[in-house]
Amino acid sequence: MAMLSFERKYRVRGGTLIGGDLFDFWVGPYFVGFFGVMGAIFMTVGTFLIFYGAAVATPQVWNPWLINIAPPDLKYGLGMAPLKEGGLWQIITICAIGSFGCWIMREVEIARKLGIGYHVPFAFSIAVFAYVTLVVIRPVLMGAWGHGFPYGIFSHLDWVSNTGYQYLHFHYNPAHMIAVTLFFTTTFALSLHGGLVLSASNPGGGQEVKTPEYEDTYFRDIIGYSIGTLGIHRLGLFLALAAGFWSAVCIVISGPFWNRSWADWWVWWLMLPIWS
Ligand code: UQ2
Repeated sequence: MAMLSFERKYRVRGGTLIGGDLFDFWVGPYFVGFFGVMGAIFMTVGTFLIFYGAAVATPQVWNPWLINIAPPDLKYGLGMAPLKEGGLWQIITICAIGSFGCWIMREVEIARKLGIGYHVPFAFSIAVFAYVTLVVIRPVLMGAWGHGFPYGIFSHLDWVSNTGYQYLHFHYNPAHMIAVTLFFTTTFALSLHGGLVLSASNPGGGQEVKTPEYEDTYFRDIIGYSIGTLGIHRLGLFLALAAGFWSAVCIVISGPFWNRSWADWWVWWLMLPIWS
């Protein structure tokens, strides 16, 4: 079905969760909906507050690399802080979570309209979960919003570096090891998949595009196994979501569960009775 006639067939009312028909329309190619309206409001307010924070900083910061909206000092604990002392960070965090949440729900409404599964909003939820772990779950477990990361290009990199060194050697964090392994495996699986699909669809000068049987056969010939055309996408989704999930785990256990060197965590291995 050509795209134009497909859109006429499926751009129909219904599937919304809130607002009924009120926001059930498109602006150009974009579906709006209640969550589109709310999300746009959260995004506009949050973005404005970042620029406002840059404008009221002393000195003002307009270099995009250096803009920094810092969380409150640890002394404010889990309370509200004055605007210029982390209060902006707190409101911007609310706007960010609000707009990410609306984006998830807008994806849900679009999936409902089309009658497809909720895999895309589920996947995006894992990314949002990783962010919420950094700026809400871990700070709450540690008793201060000041444990959240600052909003700025370089400042958040400094935070990651400093937080890593607080645990002496973050690469010894077992959950970090699992997350890194999953990130690399994700790129490996996607490069295999991208390479395989392009090889079958570009057989070279004047030849016919090859079918999925050729793709299966290619991998059966090399490693005796093909995961299949649907399977590779299940594997890719699993690997990517597991990478994001274990990233959240590796940071949430740093502080609330373990506050020394991550290298020292492995002492349990040296203490195993099998060595004596
Ligand atoms: C495959 C298949 C595809 C693919 C790929 C494979 C026809 C178009 C890439 C091969 C993938 C395998 C064997 C899994 C590798 C395992 C890990 C953990 C990376 O068989 O079916 O469909 O794109």
